[in-house]
Amino acid sequence: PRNSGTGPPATGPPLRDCQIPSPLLVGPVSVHLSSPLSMEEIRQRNPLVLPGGRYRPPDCEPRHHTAIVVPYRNRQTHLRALLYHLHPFLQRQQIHYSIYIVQQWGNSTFNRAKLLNVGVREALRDEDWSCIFLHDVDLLPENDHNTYTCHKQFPTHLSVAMDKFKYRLPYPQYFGGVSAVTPDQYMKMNGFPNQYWGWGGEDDDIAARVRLSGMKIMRPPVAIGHYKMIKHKGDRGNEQNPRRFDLLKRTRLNWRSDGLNSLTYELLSRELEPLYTNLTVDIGEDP
Ligand code: UD2
Ligand code: MN
Repeated sequence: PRNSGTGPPATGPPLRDCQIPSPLLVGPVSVHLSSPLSMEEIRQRNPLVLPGGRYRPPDCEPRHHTAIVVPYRNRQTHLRALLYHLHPFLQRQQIHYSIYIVQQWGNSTFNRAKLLNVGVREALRDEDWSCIFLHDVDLLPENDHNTYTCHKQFPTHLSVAMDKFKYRLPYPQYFGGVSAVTPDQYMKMNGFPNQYWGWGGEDDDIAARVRLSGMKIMRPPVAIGHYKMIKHKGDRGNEQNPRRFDLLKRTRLNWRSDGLNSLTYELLSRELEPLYTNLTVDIGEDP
């Protein structure tokens, strides 16, 4: 069928399925670390991107429907670099996608994993995404063979080789940076923890949930999963979480009761910006 349950109704003759791999891929790409371009200039370079940061390939029927969810607060320069880089990257992969920036409202301590939970829930209100990417704002993929699609059975960890870690996996259970789940996988692991306020630990908790719910982590080859992380200092409001080691000891006890099924928040606004959907959310604060 022309539209597999997502997107606008078909008009005109049916399109042929997009080829796999996409003929537009170029392999390794050089990455501009800090984009000098304004949002308006980036928009002009991506004329086929629709309001809300949506895109679908114009001349073939995409086989993949991916939502990119970015936990966010106060990283304008990084956001511009990400959008500048990611839109053309995803378009070369010929996938149907949308970019969601989940912005934590207020000055309470940052909570990356809870923002990711909000992003997944809100993205799935829009469309029947077949794949959801969880993406740090400061990570830029360096090879477009690293496709932004999901494995059918198991969650994927994409950022396996970062400049920051000398292009190697820092430790076997590492799940930080960029990862991906299908809605089914996400539900199976009861989403992500809501209790990690501040920097650190939440990615290891997510990796533990994958294992505890009977799944394992898939990864692309190291030669392909290359990323640059834009250099930065720690943010105010995201200081190291001193409770992370204690929390991590309890993942096994807590994962079924803390997560998707205990998520509460207030969505303050949802704006269709030219290059992304902006969700501003009140997620409360560390009790
Ligand atoms: C590492 C992980 C990251 C996460 C974090 C611990 C890598 C590449 N990434 O990142 O996935 O597990 O450790 O929490 O190893 N953010 C904002 N505004 C803020 C604070 C954070 O937008 O004020 C977002 C932003 O998308 C950022 C992400 O949270 O990329 C992770 O925070 P970070 O970049 O400060 O932490 P980092 O680089 O140590
Ligand atoms: Mn970072």
